[in-house]
Amino acid sequence: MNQYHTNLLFGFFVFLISITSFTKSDKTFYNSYLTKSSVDPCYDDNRPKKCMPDFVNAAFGQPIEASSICGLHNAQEFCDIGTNKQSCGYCDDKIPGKRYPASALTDVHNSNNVTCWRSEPRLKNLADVTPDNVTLSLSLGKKYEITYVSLTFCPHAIRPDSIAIYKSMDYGRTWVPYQFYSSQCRKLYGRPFKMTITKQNEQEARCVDHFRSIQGDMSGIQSSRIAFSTLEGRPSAQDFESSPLLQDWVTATDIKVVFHRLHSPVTYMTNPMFKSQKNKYNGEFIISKEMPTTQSASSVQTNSGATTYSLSDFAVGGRCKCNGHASKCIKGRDGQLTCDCRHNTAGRECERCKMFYYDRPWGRATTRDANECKACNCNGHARKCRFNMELYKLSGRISGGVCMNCKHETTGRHCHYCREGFYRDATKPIQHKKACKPCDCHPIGSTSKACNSTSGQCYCKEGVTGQSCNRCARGYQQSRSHVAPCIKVSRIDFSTDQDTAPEAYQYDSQHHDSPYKPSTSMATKRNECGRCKLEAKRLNLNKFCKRDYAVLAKVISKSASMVSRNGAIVGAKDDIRYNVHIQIVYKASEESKYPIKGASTLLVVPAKGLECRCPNIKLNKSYIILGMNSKAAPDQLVITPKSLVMEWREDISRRLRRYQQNNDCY
Ligand SMILES: [Ca+2]
Repeated sequence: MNQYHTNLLFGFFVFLISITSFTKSDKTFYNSYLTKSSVDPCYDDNRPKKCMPDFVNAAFGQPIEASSICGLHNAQEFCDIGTNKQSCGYCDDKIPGKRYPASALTDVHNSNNVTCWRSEPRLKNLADVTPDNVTLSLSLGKKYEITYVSLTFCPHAIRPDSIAIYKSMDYGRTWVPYQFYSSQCRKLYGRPFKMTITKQNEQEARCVDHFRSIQGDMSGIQSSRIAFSTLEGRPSAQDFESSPLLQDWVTATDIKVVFHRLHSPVTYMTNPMFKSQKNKYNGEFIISKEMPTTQSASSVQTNSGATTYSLSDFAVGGRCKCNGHASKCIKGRDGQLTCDCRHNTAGRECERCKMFYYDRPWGRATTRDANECKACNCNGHARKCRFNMELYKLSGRISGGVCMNCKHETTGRHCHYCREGFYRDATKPIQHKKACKPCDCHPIGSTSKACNSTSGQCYCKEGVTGQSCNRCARGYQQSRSHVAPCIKVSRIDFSTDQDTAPEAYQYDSQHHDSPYKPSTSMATKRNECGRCKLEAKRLNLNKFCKRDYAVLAKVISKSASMVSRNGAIVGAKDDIRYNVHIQIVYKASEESKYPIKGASTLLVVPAKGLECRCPNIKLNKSYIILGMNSKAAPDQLVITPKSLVMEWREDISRRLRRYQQNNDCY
């Protein structure tokens, strides 16, 4: 292999390596990108799981309200006790470097460049026993679950002797004690020193003497910090998830720290632990004074030996409270911090189920059960539901949702039944908008509006049949009675046609009311009327073929005339005549070609049928009339027992046109 080839081969390897490494890094990048964008800490492969926002210092950057700030209005002198000397200085809010604002409590805590808040110097006698009331209030702006509250003191500052920490769960309306620190627990706070917490008093604040708890290390006093751990020493802390009491205990929206007493140098000297130090420095504090320069010295209050409360950091360790249903808190539209709720929960703390997810009760997520909220099962027919504990228990704690305002004619807990007057269409799934069909029960033939929920069969009165109870059963004939629309006994029979098939009765909502009033003799007679066979007849091709004509005629008015156009007098004197207008001719007589479309003529209804209103002719209505031509009055429509009279209906008209077009009468 020559040099050229070697170089070429080497180059190829380099190329190969670079390709491999590129592909690999690209893949890694892609994978990490994918992981970051798709992983939701609240779900494990779509399975909900407990999730929590990150543990943070909730106080960081938050404004703190201090009841007292050194040098806020004018320059003030203060003194600290150093490890071995008293050092004094002054504060003045107007001069950079001499400011001690409350914002220094929650800024970035850098131990190399400590920023401090200071209270106004105490002007009282050091031996004064009246407690101070210097307060720091921190508002977190939302419920947090607090793990600790820590206070870091300024280097060389005197530590407070008595401190009370309070918390609020309702944005500062009410406060409860969280923890006390004092050398005189009982005297100042009415509590025993280091009270034991049992399961019975887990929401009790304890009082601790922090001086006694730092064993013998005096050098630590000046720079050390106090940290109150909310769950320390509380028995149920081991099983925090199932202790609503402690979950409540760690919850806070606001923290307030009240300083009641400074640990005065006098106390130092009388403190047995301090004696060694006092001897070491011969009981004297070495005083070094730092005074303001002349230009700003005019207003300085000189209180030699005046001491202040001074803290460099106020931290609150905890998590944004989301009850295990969110992995982060975000700024809402109103600018307020709120949980980014998962598991179908809602509310600032995910403390309830979101709308329509009420099938099981809300619960805090635990490691074992995420307690996600489940949607009500309403088969797509309702948008609202509520939770019912009784039903939930009855179901074996599986489902307790009750749908509200079921639509699409459904009803029931899950909108899974059809409401009264409707029945289930078996060809469609229950989720279908038309899963329920109207019963359409005949108002007279049926006993109620309801029908069989699966078959749609209406509940018929005696002698009535048909799915919608619209026909008389075999052996029954129609009466005009509401109570018994079909009766066994045969009464008036107009027709010579023997039509034994069950027949539809024709009265509708418009004309089944008035004729049945029992008070008049006419009405009494009508009650005895049988069905109007003229109207009741069913149209078929045979009848169509056997009749001379089939027309649609509009009734214009009653006519006084008995005389037809050709001068003939037909019918009895009591017969009623109507002026009608022929609108459609479906069939006309082969011989006379009568009737003619567009013609006006007389319709003669025999008096015999009138008391039973057979047929029931109304003005301005159109009727389909099939009948035989009268030799006596060839240009009139004379109703005979062979006639068929039906109020116009689209389907009948359509059928007649079909008969007309097919021309298959032979
Ligand atoms: Ca600071």
